[in-house]
Amino acid sequence: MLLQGKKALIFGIANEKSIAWAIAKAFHEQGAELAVTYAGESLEKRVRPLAESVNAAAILPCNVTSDNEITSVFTELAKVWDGIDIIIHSVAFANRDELKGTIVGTTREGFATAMDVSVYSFLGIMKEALPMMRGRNAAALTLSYYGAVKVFPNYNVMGVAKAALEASVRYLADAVGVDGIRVNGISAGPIKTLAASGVNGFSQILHCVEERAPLRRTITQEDVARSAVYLCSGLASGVTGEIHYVDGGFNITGL
Ligand code: 0WE
Repeated sequence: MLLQGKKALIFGIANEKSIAWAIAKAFHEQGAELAVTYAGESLEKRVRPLAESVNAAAILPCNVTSDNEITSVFTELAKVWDGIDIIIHSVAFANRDELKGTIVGTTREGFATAMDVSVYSFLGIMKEALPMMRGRNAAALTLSYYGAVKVFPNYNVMGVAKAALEASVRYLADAVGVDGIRVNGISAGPIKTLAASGVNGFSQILHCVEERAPLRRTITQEDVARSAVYLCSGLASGVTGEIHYVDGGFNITGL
């Protein structure tokens, strides 16, 4: 098993379709011990049964826009774990109105929300996690999208946020490499999760990928999870600061 005895803290499970949930299951299969957070009371009833089914050592509330809630996660976790080997950050949010029209319609508040939830949260989590991650060859992983690099209709401020998130991966990797911690991102192809629900034209995006991606199919949560196992395991011991595409090859295509 690739993650035997490793302690993994996972942010971003909303329901059984979440990429973070596929990662939790794959990590559990590989022998990892898990702790998970949920983003608010309304999600607890969905997340708790999932977390219990993989024997999670802790199920903690964490609204990532609150410094206090981020801090609490680690003070609570320190009561049951002596350290953390893996952090998964699979969290993003923009107000629905920001994901229609063009970037020209972005509001100051909508920009701040998207950047706070989708970018700062990774920095804030890593800052608090650091004392428990040092000196154990730990790894952190976040989730991105090709909209960070190329323009996709309606993705708008999320594209700007993902670009900042990918830069944050590089700056974090440089900052914590001295502590033996690796930081990477997976840029996942489009998947129908809660975060994609109600996105205008999402089916067309999926069809486009099926036609044009080298693998001629969309990717699954399990495709992402298997790559996450690799990146967070000793198999990737020399890999940090990378954005690894799990998109069926879509990003290499031209016309
Ligand atoms: O990063 C994402 C999801 C981002 C997202 C989606 C929503 C929809 C519901 C962030 N916040 C919200 N807020 C909501 O209220 N993806 C890669 C999936 C996604 O989202 C899109 C996409 C794709 C692909 C939005 C517009 C265009 C394409």
